[in-house]
Amino acid sequence: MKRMILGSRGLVAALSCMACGMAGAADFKIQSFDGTGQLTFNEISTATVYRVEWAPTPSGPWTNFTGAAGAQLDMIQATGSGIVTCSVPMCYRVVATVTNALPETFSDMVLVKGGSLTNIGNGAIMVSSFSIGKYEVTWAQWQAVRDWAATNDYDIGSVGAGSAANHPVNSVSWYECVKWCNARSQKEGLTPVYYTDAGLALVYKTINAYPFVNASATGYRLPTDAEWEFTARGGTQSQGYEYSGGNDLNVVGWYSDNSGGGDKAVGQKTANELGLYDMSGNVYEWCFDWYPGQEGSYRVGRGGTWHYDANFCRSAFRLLGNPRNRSLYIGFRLAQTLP
Ligand SMILES: [Ca+2]
Repeated sequence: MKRMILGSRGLVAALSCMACGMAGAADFKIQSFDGTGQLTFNEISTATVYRVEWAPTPSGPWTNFTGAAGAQLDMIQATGSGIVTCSVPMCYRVVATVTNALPETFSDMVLVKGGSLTNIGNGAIMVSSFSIGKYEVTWAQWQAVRDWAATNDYDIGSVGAGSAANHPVNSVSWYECVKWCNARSQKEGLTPVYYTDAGLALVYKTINAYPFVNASATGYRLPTDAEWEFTARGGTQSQGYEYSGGNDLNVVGWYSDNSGGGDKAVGQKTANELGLYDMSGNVYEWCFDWYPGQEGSYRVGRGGTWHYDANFCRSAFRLLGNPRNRSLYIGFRLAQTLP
């Protein structure tokens, strides 16, 4: 025979009596429950074993404290003194599992105020104001847009690779990056920048083509060579550093001497004067322009890579990039023309 009796002050814990007996609820009370988790109840003569149970509400459901964590709250032996005191759990914690992944949004665009830089290695640079990605496009961002693109007539459905969600995408050709920019624009309801016809009617979605540019569109695009270098050098906030954000590459970028042989999560080194990360190192970044003197053949890549030495990470350096090539060392960051 089993009879359940509840403590009459069971605001937090309820007591059950597993012994046979005639004691009524009025005889069985929680005497105290203090701020340190000490719970005291009176013994009743006909019970020798007690158990503390827990419930999220006064009406239940009731849970036993069994197993290693709460074994001391089960099979509580009577003391014979008339009072039993025990410690009950009253601490809670929340454990979050984080992936360190950046959100799949592009709120991380930085406004770059236009202006000019002179007395730099490549001559003068002048740009209008525009927006540019604070980080390299990540593998997670690439995949999110790529999946959308695959069901919207783009041919980049299986393109690209990444070491982890928040690492830069790699193994993407110049053409594929341009198409991805268009896909992202369309996915977000923005006017695409790149087209396959001079009339700007056919959005560039497939094959390797030399796209026509809608210069006033506010969709995503690759930065121009000038925009990239202007930004890398800190724009109007430029401090004249050799690398983007400093003269000590170990502080601002991942390259062959400090990368350990692989790309890194974006945004871990010190940002440059404009708050942008990884413009020196991690992965090269495709720019829109033809490489000077190689028009029709090669596009520009910028910023060096985790795989090569510091020389390639200088803000002045240009990579001669075959736009068809996919490489572990090249990704990109987004730019946007202002409305
Ligand atoms: Ca980079």
